[in-house]
Amino acid sequence: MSEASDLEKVFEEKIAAEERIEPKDWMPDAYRKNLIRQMSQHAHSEVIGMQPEGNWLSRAPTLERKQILLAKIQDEAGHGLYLYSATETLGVTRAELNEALHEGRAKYASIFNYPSLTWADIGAIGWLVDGAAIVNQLSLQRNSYGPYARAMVRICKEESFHQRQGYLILVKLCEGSDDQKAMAQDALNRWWWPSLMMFGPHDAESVHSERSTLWKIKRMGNDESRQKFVDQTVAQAEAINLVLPDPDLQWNEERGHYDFGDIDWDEFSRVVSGNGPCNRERLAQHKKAHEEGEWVREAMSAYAERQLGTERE
Ligand code: FAQ
Repeated sequence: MSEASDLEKVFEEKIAAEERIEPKDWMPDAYRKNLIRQMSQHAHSEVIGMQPEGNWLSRAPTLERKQILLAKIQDEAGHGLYLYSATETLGVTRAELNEALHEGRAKYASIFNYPSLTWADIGAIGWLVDGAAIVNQLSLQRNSYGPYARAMVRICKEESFHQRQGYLILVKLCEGSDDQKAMAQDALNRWWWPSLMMFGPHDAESVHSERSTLWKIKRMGNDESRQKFVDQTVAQAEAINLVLPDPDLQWNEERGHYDFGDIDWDEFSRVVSGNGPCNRERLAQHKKAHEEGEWVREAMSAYAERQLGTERE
Protein backbone atom coordinates (compact mmCIF):
# COMPACT_ATOMS: atom_id res chain seq x y z
CA MET A 1 0.00 0.00 0.00
CA SER A 2 1.31 3.49 -0.83
CA GLU A 3 2.24 5.96 1.90
CA ALA A 4 -0.67 8.24 0.90
CA SER A 5 -3.30 5.54 1.23
CA ASP A 6 -1.80 4.46 4.59
CA LEU A 7 -2.23 8.01 5.85
CA GLU A 8 -5.74 8.19 4.49
CA LYS A 9 -6.60 4.91 6.24
CA VAL A 10 -5.35 6.22 9.60
CA PHE A 11 -7.38 9.40 9.08
CA GLU A 12 -10.57 7.47 8.23
CA GLU A 13 -10.08 5.15 11.22
CA LYS A 14 -9.77 8.10 13.56
CA ILE A 15 -12.96 9.65 12.17
CA ALA A 16 -14.80 6.33 12.53
CA ALA A 17 -13.57 5.94 16.13
CA GLU A 18 -14.77 9.45 17.05
CA GLU A 19 -11.17 10.52 17.68
CA ARG A 20 -10.24 14.11 17.04
CA ILE A 21 -8.04 15.19 14.14
CA GLU A 22 -5.34 17.53 15.44
CA PRO A 23 -3.36 20.20 13.52
CA LYS A 24 -0.23 18.07 13.05
CA ASP A 25 -2.15 14.99 11.89
CA TRP A 26 -2.28 14.15 8.21
CA MET A 27 -5.63 15.08 6.66
CA PRO A 28 -7.01 15.05 3.10
CA ASP A 29 -6.67 18.38 1.35
CA ALA A 30 -10.43 18.61 0.79
CA TYR A 31 -11.04 18.14 4.55
CA ARG A 32 -8.59 20.96 5.31
CA LYS A 33 -10.11 23.28 2.71
CA ASN A 34 -13.67 22.60 3.82
CA LEU A 35 -12.74 23.34 7.43
CA ILE A 36 -10.95 26.56 6.48
CA ARG A 37 -14.07 27.63 4.55
CA GLN A 38 -16.58 26.87 7.31
CA MET A 39 -14.45 27.99 10.27
CA SER A 40 -13.36 31.27 8.66
CA GLN A 41 -16.95 32.05 7.64
CA HIS A 42 -17.96 31.35 11.20
CA ALA A 43 -15.21 33.70 12.50
CA HIS A 44 -16.22 36.44 10.05
CA SER A 45 -19.85 36.07 11.20
CA GLU A 46 -18.89 36.60 14.83
CA VAL A 47 -16.94 39.75 13.96
CA ILE A 48 -19.39 41.28 11.46
CA GLY A 49 -22.17 40.29 13.87
CA MET A 50 -20.91 42.94 16.29
CA GLN A 51 -22.11 45.71 13.98
CA PRO A 52 -25.93 45.55 14.31
CA GLU A 53 -25.60 45.42 18.10
CA GLY A 54 -22.84 48.03 18.26
CA ASN A 55 -25.34 50.34 16.63
CA TRP A 56 -27.30 50.45 19.92
CA LEU A 57 -24.47 50.78 22.43
CA SER A 58 -24.76 54.54 22.71
CA ARG A 59 -28.57 54.34 22.96
CA ALA A 60 -29.11 51.49 25.44
CA PRO A 61 -31.97 52.49 27.77
CA THR A 62 -30.02 52.13 31.04
CA LEU A 63 -26.41 51.96 32.18
CA GLU A 64 -26.94 48.34 33.23
CA ARG A 65 -28.29 47.42 29.78
CA LYS A 66 -25.31 49.17 28.20
CA GLN A 67 -22.86 47.16 30.34
CA ILE A 68 -24.58 43.89 29.44
CA LEU A 69 -24.63 44.71 25.73
CA LEU A 70 -21.00 45.82 25.80
CA ALA A 71 -19.99 42.55 27.48
CA LYS A 72 -21.93 40.55 24.89
CA ILE A 73 -20.36 42.35 21.95
CA GLN A 74 -16.89 41.85 23.45
CA ASP A 75 -17.67 38.14 23.76
CA GLU A 76 -18.46 38.03 20.04
CA ALA A 77 -15.07 39.61 19.28
CA GLY A 78 -13.49 36.91 21.47
CA HIS A 79 -15.35 34.18 19.54
CA GLY A 80 -13.97 35.62 16.33
CA LEU A 81 -10.47 35.48 17.80
CA TYR A 82 -10.69 31.85 18.96
CA LEU A 83 -12.07 30.86 15.60
CA TYR A 84 -9.44 32.72 13.58
CA SER A 85 -6.72 31.15 15.75
CA ALA A 86 -8.26 27.70 15.32
CA THR A 87 -8.43 28.26 11.54
CA GLU A 88 -4.77 29.33 11.45
CA THR A 89 -3.81 25.86 12.75
CA LEU A 90 -4.83 24.62 9.29
CA GLY A 91 -2.00 26.52 7.63
CA VAL A 92 -3.66 29.76 6.58
CA THR A 93 -2.96 33.24 7.93
CA ARG A 94 -5.40 35.69 9.45
CA ALA A 95 -4.35 38.22 6.77
CA GLU A 96 -5.35 35.76 4.03
CA LEU A 97 -8.70 35.14 5.70
CA ASN A 98 -9.45 38.85 5.94
CA GLU A 99 -8.40 39.36 2.35
CA ALA A 100 -10.85 36.65 1.24
CA LEU A 101 -13.63 38.40 3.16
CA HIS A 102 -12.81 41.80 1.71
CA GLU A 103 -12.63 40.44 -1.82
CA GLY A 104 -16.00 38.67 -1.46
CA ARG A 105 -14.45 35.16 -1.66
CA ALA A 106 -15.53 34.31 1.90
CA LYS A 107 -19.04 34.62 3.27
CA TYR A 108 -20.47 35.49 6.68
CA ALA A 109 -23.91 34.71 8.11
CA SER A 110 -26.70 36.30 6.06
CA ILE A 111 -28.52 37.45 9.21
CA PHE A 112 -26.06 40.26 9.88
CA ASN A 113 -27.09 42.06 6.71
CA TYR A 114 -30.36 43.18 8.29
CA PRO A 115 -30.60 46.51 10.13
CA SER A 116 -31.21 46.91 13.89
CA LEU A 117 -33.91 49.56 13.86
CA THR A 118 -35.15 49.68 17.46
CA TRP A 119 -34.04 48.61 20.95
CA ALA A 120 -36.35 45.60 20.62
CA ASP A 121 -34.13 44.39 17.77
CA ILE A 122 -31.33 43.96 20.30
CA GLY A 123 -33.67 41.66 22.24
CA ALA A 124 -34.60 39.78 19.07
CA ILE A 125 -30.95 39.35 18.04
CA GLY A 126 -30.02 37.83 21.41
CA TRP A 127 -33.11 35.64 21.64
CA LEU A 128 -33.32 34.43 18.03
CA VAL A 129 -29.88 34.89 16.46
CA ASP A 130 -27.90 33.63 19.43
CA GLY A 131 -30.63 31.04 20.02
CA ALA A 132 -30.21 29.73 16.46
CA ALA A 133 -26.42 29.92 16.73
CA ILE A 134 -26.44 27.75 19.89
CA VAL A 135 -28.53 24.99 18.31
CA ASN A 136 -26.02 24.74 15.48
CA GLN A 137 -22.93 25.21 17.65
CA LEU A 138 -23.88 22.65 20.32
CA SER A 139 -23.63 20.00 17.64
CA LEU A 140 -20.34 21.50 16.43
CA GLN A 141 -18.80 20.79 19.86
CA ARG A 142 -18.67 17.19 18.63
CA ASN A 143 -17.05 17.97 15.27
CA SER A 144 -13.98 16.00 14.25
CA TYR A 145 -11.39 18.80 14.21
CA GLY A 146 -9.95 19.28 17.73
CA PRO A 147 -9.27 23.05 17.79
CA TYR A 148 -12.73 23.82 16.32
CA ALA A 149 -14.60 21.48 18.67
CA ARG A 150 -12.79 22.84 21.75
CA ALA A 151 -13.39 26.47 20.75
CA MET A 152 -17.11 25.67 20.58
CA VAL A 153 -17.33 24.70 24.26
CA ARG A 154 -16.66 28.16 25.64
CA ILE A 155 -18.49 29.85 22.76
CA CYS A 156 -21.68 27.89 23.50
CA LYS A 157 -21.57 28.80 27.20
CA GLU A 158 -21.27 32.48 26.30
CA GLU A 159 -23.97 32.31 23.61
CA SER A 160 -26.29 30.88 26.22
CA PHE A 161 -25.89 34.04 28.32
CA HIS A 162 -26.42 36.12 25.17
CA GLN A 163 -29.64 34.32 24.35
CA ARG A 164 -31.02 34.94 27.83
CA GLN A 165 -30.09 38.62 27.92
CA GLY A 166 -31.91 39.08 24.58
CA TYR A 167 -35.01 37.23 25.74
CA LEU A 168 -35.06 39.30 28.95
CA ILE A 169 -35.08 42.53 26.93
CA LEU A 170 -38.24 41.28 25.21
CA VAL A 171 -39.79 40.05 28.48
CA LYS A 172 -39.40 43.57 29.86
CA LEU A 173 -40.87 45.20 26.74
CA CYS A 174 -43.79 42.76 26.74
CA GLU A 175 -44.59 43.72 30.34
CA GLY A 176 -44.60 47.39 29.32
CA SER A 177 -46.90 49.77 27.44
CA ASP A 178 -48.84 48.88 24.28
CA ASP A 179 -46.21 50.71 22.24
CA GLN A 180 -43.44 48.66 23.83
CA LYS A 181 -45.30 45.41 23.15
CA ALA A 182 -45.83 46.49 19.54
CA MET A 183 -42.13 47.26 19.24
CA ALA A 184 -41.26 43.74 20.48
CA GLN A 185 -43.71 42.14 18.03
CA ASP A 186 -42.37 44.25 15.15
CA ALA A 187 -38.79 43.13 15.91
CA LEU A 188 -39.90 39.49 15.99
CA ASN A 189 -41.73 39.93 12.67
CA ARG A 190 -38.57 41.24 11.01
CA TRP A 191 -36.01 38.82 12.56
CA TRP A 192 -37.93 35.53 12.50
CA TRP A 193 -37.50 34.48 8.87
CA PRO A 194 -33.87 35.65 8.55
CA SER A 195 -33.14 33.59 11.71
CA LEU A 196 -34.52 30.47 10.02
CA MET A 197 -32.26 31.20 7.04
CA MET A 198 -29.20 31.06 9.32
CA PHE A 199 -29.28 27.25 9.12
CA GLY A 200 -28.59 27.35 5.39
CA PRO A 201 -30.40 25.78 2.41
CA HIS A 202 -32.53 22.62 2.68
CA ASP A 203 -30.35 19.52 3.00
CA ALA A 204 -31.21 18.50 -0.57
CA GLU A 205 -29.75 21.81 -1.83
CA SER A 206 -26.77 21.91 0.53
CA VAL A 207 -23.46 21.74 -1.35
CA HIS A 208 -21.25 20.67 1.53
CA SER A 209 -23.49 18.64 3.86
CA GLU A 210 -22.82 15.19 2.47
CA ARG A 211 -19.02 15.45 2.65
CA SER A 212 -19.07 17.38 5.91
CA THR A 213 -21.33 14.78 7.54
CA LEU A 214 -19.12 11.88 6.41
CA TRP A 215 -16.10 13.63 7.91
CA LYS A 216 -18.05 14.60 11.04
CA ILE A 217 -17.35 18.28 10.48
CA LYS A 218 -21.13 18.62 10.55
CA ARG A 219 -23.06 16.59 13.12
CA MET A 220 -26.59 17.75 12.28
CA GLY A 221 -28.24 18.56 8.96
CA ASN A 222 -29.42 22.08 8.15
CA ASP A 223 -33.10 21.05 8.28
CA GLU A 224 -32.76 19.10 11.53
CA SER A 225 -31.10 22.09 13.26
CA ARG A 226 -33.73 24.49 11.91
CA GLN A 227 -36.55 22.22 13.14
CA LYS A 228 -34.97 21.99 16.58
CA PHE A 229 -34.79 25.77 16.77
CA VAL A 230 -38.44 26.22 15.73
CA ASP A 231 -39.60 23.58 18.22
CA GLN A 232 -37.82 25.22 21.15
CA THR A 233 -38.76 28.80 20.23
CA VAL A 234 -42.55 28.44 19.93
CA ALA A 235 -43.10 28.04 23.68
CA GLN A 236 -40.72 30.92 24.43
CA ALA A 237 -42.77 33.23 22.19
CA GLU A 238 -46.04 32.04 23.75
CA ALA A 239 -44.72 32.68 27.26
CA ILE A 240 -44.43 36.40 26.51
CA ASN A 241 -47.53 36.61 24.29
CA LEU A 242 -45.63 37.26 21.08
CA VAL A 243 -46.86 35.71 17.84
CA LEU A 244 -44.40 34.06 15.46
CA PRO A 245 -45.14 35.59 12.03
CA ASP A 246 -46.05 32.36 10.27
CA PRO A 247 -49.70 31.42 9.56
CA ASP A 248 -48.60 27.86 8.69
CA LEU A 249 -46.99 27.21 12.05
CA GLN A 250 -48.73 24.35 13.81
CA TRP A 251 -47.99 21.34 15.96
CA ASN A 252 -47.86 18.10 13.99
CA GLU A 253 -48.78 15.27 16.37
CA GLU A 254 -47.60 12.58 13.99
CA ARG A 255 -44.14 14.04 13.46
CA GLY A 256 -43.80 15.28 17.03
CA HIS A 257 -42.60 18.62 15.65
CA TYR A 258 -44.00 21.96 14.54
CA ASP A 259 -44.77 22.35 10.84
CA PHE A 260 -43.82 25.77 9.53
CA GLY A 261 -44.14 27.82 6.34
CA ASP A 262 -41.81 28.09 3.36
CA ILE A 263 -38.69 30.18 3.62
CA ASP A 264 -38.21 32.84 0.95
CA TRP A 265 -35.13 31.33 -0.71
CA ASP A 266 -34.95 34.16 -3.26
CA GLU A 267 -34.41 36.57 -0.40
CA PHE A 268 -31.75 34.25 1.05
CA SER A 269 -29.90 34.14 -2.31
CA ARG A 270 -30.07 37.91 -2.67
CA VAL A 271 -28.63 38.48 0.79
CA VAL A 272 -25.92 35.82 0.48
CA SER A 273 -24.85 37.17 -2.90
CA GLY A 274 -24.26 40.65 -1.49
CA ASN A 275 -27.58 42.38 -2.12
CA GLY A 276 -29.24 42.39 1.29
CA PRO A 277 -30.29 45.59 3.06
CA CYS A 278 -26.89 46.21 4.74
CA ASN A 279 -24.28 44.08 2.91
CA ARG A 280 -22.32 47.01 1.51
CA GLU A 281 -22.41 48.93 4.79
CA ARG A 282 -21.23 45.92 6.82
CA LEU A 283 -18.29 45.16 4.54
CA ALA A 284 -17.30 48.83 4.23
CA GLN A 285 -17.29 49.15 8.03
CA HIS A 286 -15.16 46.04 8.37
CA LYS A 287 -12.64 47.30 5.79
CA LYS A 288 -12.48 50.72 7.47
CA ALA A 289 -11.83 49.19 10.91
CA HIS A 290 -9.21 46.90 9.36
CA GLU A 291 -7.39 49.81 7.70
CA GLU A 292 -7.55 51.89 10.87
CA GLY A 293 -6.00 48.98 12.78
CA GLU A 294 -2.98 48.80 10.45
CA TRP A 295 -0.73 50.72 12.85
CA VAL A 296 -1.62 48.36 15.71
CA ARG A 297 -0.71 45.32 13.60
CA GLU A 298 2.55 46.97 12.55
CA ALA A 299 3.43 47.88 16.14
CA MET A 300 2.63 44.36 17.36
CA SER A 301 4.73 42.65 14.71
CA ALA A 302 7.64 45.10 15.27
CA TYR A 303 7.45 44.32 19.00
CA ALA A 304 7.33 40.57 18.35
CA GLU A 305 10.35 40.80 16.01
CA ARG A 306 12.28 42.78 18.61
CA GLN A 307 11.47 40.22 21.33
CA LEU A 308 12.63 37.45 19.04
CA GLY A 309 15.87 39.37 18.33
CA THR A 310 16.52 39.87 22.06
CA GLU A 311 15.98 36.17 22.72
CA ARG A 312 18.49 35.23 19.98
CA GLU A 313 21.22 37.59 21.33
N1 FAQ B 1 -25.43 32.82 5.50
O1 FAQ B 1 -23.64 23.62 1.66
P1 FAQ B 1 -24.21 24.53 2.70
C1 FAQ B 1 -23.52 33.86 15.43
C2 FAQ B 1 -23.68 29.24 2.31
S1 FAQ B 1 -22.51 32.86 14.55
C3 FAQ B 1 -24.49 32.93 4.54
O2 FAQ B 1 -25.36 24.02 3.46
P2 FAQ B 1 -22.51 24.39 5.03
C4 FAQ B 1 -23.03 34.42 16.72
C5 FAQ B 1 -22.58 28.25 2.64
O3 FAQ B 1 -21.48 28.89 3.25
C6 FAQ B 1 -23.44 32.50 13.09
N2 FAQ B 1 -24.11 31.88 3.77
O4 FAQ B 1 -23.03 25.02 3.66
C7 FAQ B 1 -23.50 35.79 16.88
C8 FAQ B 1 -22.26 27.70 1.26
O5 FAQ B 1 -21.49 28.66 0.53
P3 FAQ B 1 -19.90 28.42 0.17
C9 FAQ B 1 -22.62 31.79 12.13
C10 FAQ B 1 -24.69 30.70 4.04
O6 FAQ B 1 -21.28 25.12 5.40
C11 FAQ B 1 -24.77 36.05 17.33
C12 FAQ B 1 -23.63 27.66 0.61
O7 FAQ B 1 -24.43 28.62 1.30
N3 FAQ B 1 -22.54 30.39 12.49
O8 FAQ B 1 -24.57 34.09 14.98
C13 FAQ B 1 -25.65 30.52 5.03
O9 FAQ B 1 -22.43 22.91 4.92
C14 FAQ B 1 -25.22 37.37 17.50
C15 FAQ B 1 -24.27 26.29 0.66
O10 FAQ B 1 -24.61 25.92 2.00
C16 FAQ B 1 -21.76 29.56 11.80
O11 FAQ B 1 -21.10 29.97 10.87
C17 FAQ B 1 -26.02 31.64 5.78
N4 FAQ B 1 -26.95 31.59 6.75
O12 FAQ B 1 -23.69 24.71 6.07
C18 FAQ B 1 -22.63 36.84 16.64
C19 FAQ B 1 -21.73 28.13 12.26
N5 FAQ B 1 -26.04 29.24 5.03
O13 FAQ B 1 -19.17 28.35 1.48
C20 FAQ B 1 -23.06 38.17 16.84
C21 FAQ B 1 -20.79 27.30 11.47
C22 FAQ B 1 -25.35 28.62 4.06
O14 FAQ B 1 -19.81 27.13 -0.58
C23 FAQ B 1 -24.36 38.43 17.27
N6 FAQ B 1 -21.27 27.02 10.14
N7 FAQ B 1 -24.54 29.51 3.45
O15 FAQ B 1 -19.52 29.62 -0.63
C24 FAQ B 1 -22.10 26.03 9.82
O16 FAQ B 1 -22.55 25.28 10.68
C25 FAQ B 1 -22.41 25.81 8.37
O17 FAQ B 1 -21.46 26.54 7.61
C26 FAQ B 1 -23.86 26.25 7.95
C27 FAQ B 1 -24.00 26.04 6.42
C28 FAQ B 1 -24.89 25.36 8.66
C29 FAQ B 1 -24.12 27.71 8.27
